[in-house]
Amino acid sequence: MEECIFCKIVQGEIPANKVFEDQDFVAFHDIHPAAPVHFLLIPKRHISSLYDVSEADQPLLGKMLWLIPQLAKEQGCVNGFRTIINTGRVGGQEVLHLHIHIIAGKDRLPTMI
Ligand code: IU
Repeated sequence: MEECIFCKIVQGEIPANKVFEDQDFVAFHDIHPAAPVHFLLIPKRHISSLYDVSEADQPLLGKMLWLIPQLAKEQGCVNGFRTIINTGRVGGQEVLHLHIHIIAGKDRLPTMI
């Protein structure tokens, strides 16, 4: 996906403040943080949204969820965090590359991003 900004982050064509990377995923700080801790976890492979995952993606999605508490703890989130996935226009998704927001660091976290 040549025009996808998150694919460009994956390819290293656009800088991002990464907190994690392996063969399947990248996590990086959101450029407009909605809370003291706000990072995004994305699959390296371009998947536009939750609408676009297939049955074969179940291991990838499972790994994605499994990673989140580990990355959150590494960011100092030991008392909890919130995860948000926006899907589609009505869901408020602005970047059409699947991503999970992980936010934490204050008592009243936003319920929407
Ligand atoms: P959304 O779920 O698609 O609405 O959120 C996209 C997020 O991606 C949003 O919080 C942006 O601040 C964030 N973001 C980013 O971290 N780096 C970028 O280069 C771009 C967007 I474009």
